[in-house]
Amino acid sequence: MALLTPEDLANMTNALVENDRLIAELTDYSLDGLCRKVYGTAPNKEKIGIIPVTAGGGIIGSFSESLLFAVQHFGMDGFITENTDVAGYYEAVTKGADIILMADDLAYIAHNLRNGKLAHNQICTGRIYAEILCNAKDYIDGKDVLVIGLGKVGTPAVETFLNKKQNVYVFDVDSKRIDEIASMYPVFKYNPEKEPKSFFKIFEATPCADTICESVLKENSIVSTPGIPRGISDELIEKYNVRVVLEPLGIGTLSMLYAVFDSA
Ligand code: NAI
Ligand code: PYL
Ligand code: MG
Repeated sequence: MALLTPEDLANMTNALVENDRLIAELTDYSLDGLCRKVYGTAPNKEKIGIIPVTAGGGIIGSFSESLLFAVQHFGMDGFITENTDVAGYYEAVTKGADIILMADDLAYIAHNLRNGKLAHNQICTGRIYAEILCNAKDYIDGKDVLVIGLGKVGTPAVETFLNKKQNVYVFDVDSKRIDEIASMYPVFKYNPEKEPKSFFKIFEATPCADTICESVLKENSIVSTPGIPRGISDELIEKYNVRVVLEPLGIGTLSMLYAVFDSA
């Protein structure tokens, strides 16, 4: 999995505030409100324990602190354990954590110790970034959506769009992956050479820049993209007045927490 860097997280606090405002402008829901709608759950004063993990590439500077900021930004009670790994897990449980957040290089999870619910960051990120497009009020009638990047984040997004009856066009540099997805889901293979098409709604989840070319854009397109680095250039954003929803960690984290909260 592509790992975040401290540089990716440097502007996370501003990005979370800006994206929360943009999501409200696009959907009439705050991010918090959209998560309630999507999952049918609500927080109930849960204590959230954040455990730094040294496995694999090790601690990522400000990763745990970024999670704590997101938890507190949404009015929840959280703490970072002083210990890491197993000792940190023990500390979190003995300090009364109801929900555990922790990540190694392969998985970032939320686990609710009270109801047993478990959430995975890549699944919850794909789902919530797709739901932002599905709930965009300007284009609620427009069913076409382009998904670029059919990996562990993009695939849950495809599933979310299909559940919401969208016309899903898919693209990936790995043509075998396109064929796999097309064999599993009722999607359209997007081929810019054969049949160029532009979209109001574009979802991108790749680890590459400049994956969104001019030919797929319309005036005022919305790009909902967890992919890091950003897949669309400043120049195209400006030229087409593109609204871009992109934030490195907080949006996906809130989605994970609502996935493990109790039903509202
Ligand atoms: P993945 O490796 O499972 O999937 C990436 C997919 O993109 C692959 O199928 C690959 O073939 C495709 N791809 C690569 N370059 C491409 C290009 N130039 N054009 C089209 N397709 C291309 O990765 P995963 O786990 O799905 O993550 C995707 C991105 O999302 C990564 O950059 C990751 O860091 C980021 N991410 C961001 C989060 C957030 O909260 N903002 C949360 C989780 C992941
Ligand atoms: C969850 C992020 C989103 C994109 N890539 C994922 C990533 O960077 N995963 C690695 C997280 C490692 C955290 C480290 C720590 O500081 O506890 N083990
Ligand atoms: Mg995010």
